[in-house]
Amino acid sequence: MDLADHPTVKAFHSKGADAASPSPAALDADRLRALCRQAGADDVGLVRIDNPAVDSQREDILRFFPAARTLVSFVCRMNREPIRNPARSVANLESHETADRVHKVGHAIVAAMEREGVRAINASVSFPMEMDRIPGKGWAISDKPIAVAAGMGRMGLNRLVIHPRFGSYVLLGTVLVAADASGYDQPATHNPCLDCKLCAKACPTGAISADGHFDFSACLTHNYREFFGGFTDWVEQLADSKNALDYRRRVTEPETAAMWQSLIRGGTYRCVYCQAVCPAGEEVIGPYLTNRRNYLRDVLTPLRRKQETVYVVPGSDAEAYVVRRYPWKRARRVGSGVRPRSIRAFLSALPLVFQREQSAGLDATYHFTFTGNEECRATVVIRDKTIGVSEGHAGLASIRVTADSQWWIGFLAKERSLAWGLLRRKLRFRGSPKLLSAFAKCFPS
Ligand code: B12
Repeated sequence: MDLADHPTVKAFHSKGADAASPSPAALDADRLRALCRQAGADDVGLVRIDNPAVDSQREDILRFFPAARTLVSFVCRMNREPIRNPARSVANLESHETADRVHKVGHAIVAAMEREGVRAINASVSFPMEMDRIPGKGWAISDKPIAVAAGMGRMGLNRLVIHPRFGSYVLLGTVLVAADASGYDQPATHNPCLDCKLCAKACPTGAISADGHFDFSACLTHNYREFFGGFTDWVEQLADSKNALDYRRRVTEPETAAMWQSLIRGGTYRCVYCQAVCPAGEEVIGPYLTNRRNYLRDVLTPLRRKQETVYVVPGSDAEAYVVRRYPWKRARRVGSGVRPRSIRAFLSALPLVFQREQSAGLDATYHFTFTGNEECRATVVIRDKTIGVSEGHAGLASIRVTADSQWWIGFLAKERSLAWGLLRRKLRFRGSPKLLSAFAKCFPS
């Protein structure tokens, strides 16, 4: 049968040419915003794909959905009291419920677009991710920069987008639409963050610092203990156990139960304290302004006082922080489970896993030369508790390190021994070996 005679094709043509239009006319912006609110969004903003505010995101977005023209950023408000409750089951229920709502709203917006003949996709709040890219950037779209460009709020000290009305108690959604809109939104003019630093005071790992530094590895290791990194570490504990008794020595029964719970009910966040204590936002700020002392007593103190296990990488800043600041919490040493599988991934992960307190007193320039499979040169400068990573060799080297790229990746993953590498000349260096151990101390895993 000729395709033109097929009943489906005939029905399609009978609806008129519009349905087949490859580039729909600009969508009415007000109608689009109203549609998003009807779908359940508590606030919504529109960003054009060529807006300079999303320069850092554009390449990734277009690789993911080349037809994207308009980025629809929306927020779903969270209930505050459950997020503030020290019981993880209560806070997690709220996180999961709101995340589910974001997914439903995104799904409904995409469905509405499809009914209008406009291509669109929604991405997940966090999971599912592109796991083949882990430990690299597994998420398809970074919601925060888009939300900021769309006027949904500004980034606070807690590194969350703080909505002018709902404060930090929002989860973000993004829908990519393959059509222009008749109008777009502007970033918020003021930052709702009060700089009260309660998020830094509440953070059990020291990941959030009052000076704005964020220790990504500290937050990930604890908060995501039952997500991909911690799960990998748990699986390896299981694999290494000689028998059930040995497993029980390594992993407590509550930890096994928690892993089971995360597997059946979705990953359990160990902490959302930076969100829980944030007093910013018009709807939120009242109790903090009325009686600050009571606010601290009711919101901050229960989380700080909570006796709980905090997961830390041995030798990390977080470990020292928990021992020093929270003697009533238990610092539990675990592997991060995060392993770069290429030199490029190793270099881009360095700033994220850098432990600034462990680098105190170090002032050195490392010239790396990787040979073999992934030839590459890089310079790492560690000075004044900061790190800089650049391609090529720059400045005067304090130490020169040459390594076979495959061997180096295996060494980082604890699959190859240092002694063997030195013996087989897979690793060579010119400079003081003390600088090598100082380097290793800055990146515990
Ligand atoms: C990766 C991630 C994390 C990581 C890194 C945190 C971070 N600050 O980015 C971890 C696991 C630690 C984490 C924890 C939490 N997250 Co989170 N997370 C994300 C995710 C998937 C991407 C974040 C991102 O792109 N940031 C972009 C830049 C602009 O953020 P940034 O803070 O400036 O920079 C950091 C990251 O870029 C990171 N980074 C840079 N390069 C790379 C590369 C790799 C491989 C990785 C892993 C990270 C990474 O390091 C930077 C800081 O050191 C988003 C969902 C999404 N698809 O966008 C949710 C998201 C940011 N998380 C969210 C929340 C709520 C949380 C938690 C409260 C726990 C929870 N319930 O999920 C904590 C809060 C921690 C905090 N204060 O930041 C919400 C925030 C909502 C809001 N109001 O802003 C988001 C937007 C999810 C959502 N759709 O609502 N998260």
